[in-house]
Amino acid sequence: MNARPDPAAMRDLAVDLGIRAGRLIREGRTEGIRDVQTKTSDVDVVTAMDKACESFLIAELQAARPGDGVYGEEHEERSSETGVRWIVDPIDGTVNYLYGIPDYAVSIACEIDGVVVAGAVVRPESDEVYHAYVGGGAYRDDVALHGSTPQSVAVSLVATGFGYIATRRQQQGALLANVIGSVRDIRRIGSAALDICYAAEGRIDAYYEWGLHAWDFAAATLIAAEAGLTVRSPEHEDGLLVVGAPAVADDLAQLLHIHIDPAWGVPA
Ligand code: LIP
Repeated sequence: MNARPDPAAMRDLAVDLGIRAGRLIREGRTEGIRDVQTKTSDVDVVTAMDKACESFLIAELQAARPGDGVYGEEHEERSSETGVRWIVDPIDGTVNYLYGIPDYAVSIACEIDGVVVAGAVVRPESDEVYHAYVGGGAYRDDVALHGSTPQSVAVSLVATGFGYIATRRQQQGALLANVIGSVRDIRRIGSAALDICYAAEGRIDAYYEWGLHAWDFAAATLIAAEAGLTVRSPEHEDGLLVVGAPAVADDLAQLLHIHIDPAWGVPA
């Protein structure tokens, strides 16, 4: 029976691979965006670099941790023989990456027996490394993160995002129209992993989105929780995720649920 891995060591591995993957995607962008394909719609893009970076992460994880599972955005899931599963997004913010907008990230989370215990989110354009392991606190590089302290939802800067299917974007726009008058302002940064890490460091006060996958948020939500934020994870991958300062997260979630039309089929 293998000994239970040390979460701090798993964080270190995630950081090391995230930095190396970040360098790969930043330095290889010109070639990496030559071949662009689509997935669920004409605007749901996947670049050659998305796939190449995930292949790199899979190979490095299998070399470092034989038998671990890997669940990534661009390849079939690899089942775990060790109870450890890595949840990876090789480029979160793929559209930003394709357009040359610097807000994209590599996200790597380590899950043991179904619980995320460590993670790293790397922003290659600034070499900023967000990281955490359970009980160890949250950091951007060596700076401890503690989030913001807004007085209420009404004065909170809130980030969100939109999906790749037009009907869902229209529903998400309708929801936004109903809440935008109840918050300070909205930011649409284009990477869930960075949205959540920005909340962890207080650059925004809260974030919500529905329709994400675990690879978008698994590492960042651990970082946010370790920074002391409230994380209301969806019970289903397609559900509503809300992350924010403890003073406003529940009020924001309540405001959102009031305005979510049941016909939209948003799971709890
Ligand atoms: C993206 C998310 C973003 C969301 C986009 C997309 P991708 O992930 O990070 O928050 O609004 O629709 O899902 O596709 O760049 O990995």
